[in-house]
Amino acid sequence: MSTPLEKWVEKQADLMKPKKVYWCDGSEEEAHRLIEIGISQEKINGTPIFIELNHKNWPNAYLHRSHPTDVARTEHLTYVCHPNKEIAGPNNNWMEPVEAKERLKHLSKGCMRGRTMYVLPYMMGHPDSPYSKACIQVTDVSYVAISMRIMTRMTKSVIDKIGNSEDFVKGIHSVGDLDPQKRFIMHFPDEHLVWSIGSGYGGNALLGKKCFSLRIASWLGFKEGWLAEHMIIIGIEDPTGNITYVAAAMPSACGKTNLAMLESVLPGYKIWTIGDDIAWMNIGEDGRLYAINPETGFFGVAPGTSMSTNPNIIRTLKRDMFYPVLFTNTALDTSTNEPWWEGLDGGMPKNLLNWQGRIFNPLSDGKAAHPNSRFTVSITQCPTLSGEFDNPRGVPISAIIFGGRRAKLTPLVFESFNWHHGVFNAARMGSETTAAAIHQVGVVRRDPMAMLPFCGYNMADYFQHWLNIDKRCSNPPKIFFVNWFRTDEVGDFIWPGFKENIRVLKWVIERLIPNKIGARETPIGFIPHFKDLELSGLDISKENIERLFEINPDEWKTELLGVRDFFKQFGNRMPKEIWDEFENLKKRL
Ligand code: OXD
Ligand code: MN
Repeated sequence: MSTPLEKWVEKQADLMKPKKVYWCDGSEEEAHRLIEIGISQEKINGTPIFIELNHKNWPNAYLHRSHPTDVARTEHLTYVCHPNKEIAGPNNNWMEPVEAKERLKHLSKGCMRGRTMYVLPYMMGHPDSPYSKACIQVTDVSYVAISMRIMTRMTKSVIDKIGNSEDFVKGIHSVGDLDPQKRFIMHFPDEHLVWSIGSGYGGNALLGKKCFSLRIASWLGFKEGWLAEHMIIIGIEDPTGNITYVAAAMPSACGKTNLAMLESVLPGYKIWTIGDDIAWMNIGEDGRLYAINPETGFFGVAPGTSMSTNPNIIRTLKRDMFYPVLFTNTALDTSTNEPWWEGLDGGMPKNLLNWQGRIFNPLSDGKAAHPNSRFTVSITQCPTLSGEFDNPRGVPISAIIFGGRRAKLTPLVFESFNWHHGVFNAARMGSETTAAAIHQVGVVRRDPMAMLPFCGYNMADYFQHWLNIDKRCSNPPKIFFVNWFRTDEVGDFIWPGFKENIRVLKWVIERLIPNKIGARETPIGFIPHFKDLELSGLDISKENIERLFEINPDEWKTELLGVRDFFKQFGNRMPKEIWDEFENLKKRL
């Protein structure tokens, strides 16, 4: 008798007609085999899936080039198919679930012909954690199978864990013919199902990541009383050896990975890494929020990454522990067979192929690496990995930090007055857009809690869920906001960022200690007294420090006009407490 899992896999194979079905066991031996297949047999559009890189300088590293039209998440083709549109909210594309499935079935008929269907059994979260989820994804690309092995706990024991149960998270993925007109990433939250066709890229294809661990998990969190968030999780060790755990949310490509493994410039401070993208947070018996990272790898943006901006990720990438490391859409130095991207140490090599494999001419060709080119690497290689990473209960979170990319308006750091005020501020967050998703880059868009592309239900209900947390959480984290991206009058960043951000984290953790340091009250929240900020050794003028903390009421009034329009689209579903905070801020300005 076959199990519900086997029947489900059979049903997908009947529809998509792969030439064979292969169940992955997640072993290293298997990873070697799949890489070999990806180098010598499997192709997308005539291009091999993997190119072996220089293993002396980049151990176990391979390059993957995606289809030129398939280089980032495609939010306009991403749908959340609740039974009705209201539940999905104006923040999601919606399609009626029966219609959505009909479309997907039509597009999927025979789509794996001539290809292998890989069946991937994996856990999101540690198997011993009460919060972890057993998942299965089918895919027709070895790149996705290998990436999922890096990003999740993939083992065949998940199949035993699922056993005869129908209760497993389902992901169906095929690159189809990569036609953007036939590309869909569809979520069926009540069925714990994601169905994605037409893209092999990142969040569109690694279905355990954004699709399940954020869009569907956020919906589960709403129904079950927990939070699935677009957040890093770190421990901040101070010179006394005390470690404070903090979660931080920032929109895509705003420096989360750098912050997650920051190398401190302040003696005695050290960051311990637990996660760089996703946090699942549950309320513990002691009334605190506990966070786990459901993933096991980093899928980070390559351009701008170097020994000076993030030495710990370069060390992670070169560590030689876990097989393999992937680079996607970076350039290739043909003299040394090494990956290359803008911002990497050592200047631009002479002989480069661009991310599409064409000879690169720096005078006429723009960027050699795609701006959203990525690395995929196991977190186990990270030299700052926290000893708490595998703790099934997670770590107690004392502060939540929200950040955005704003040239003006928001100060380097401020603290909210209380939980509701913090939730309001997170709900009105805006950030200048980046290349992580396909849209115009550099315009301000509202991105509440950095979750706009990832909240799997109506955001007004999500805000209410956040507001309710402190009713059930007797000891909720304090809420802070940061902005590393403020510019001066000629448009240069004022704050050096990266390693220097520890100075801001130091202030944050000191504010958590009762009566340790005071703060200045402003209309938008508490900002530091300059004497409490450790700024020694920094080359920033006093005038620019003041500019970093300037709160311009006119700019804020203009901001509130945009915030009002954003909130209004949620109609009377929008919580009253959020509007109350909006009015309070208007009065204070
Ligand atoms: C990511 C993203 O890939 O947020 O993490 O886009
Ligand atoms: Mn992300």
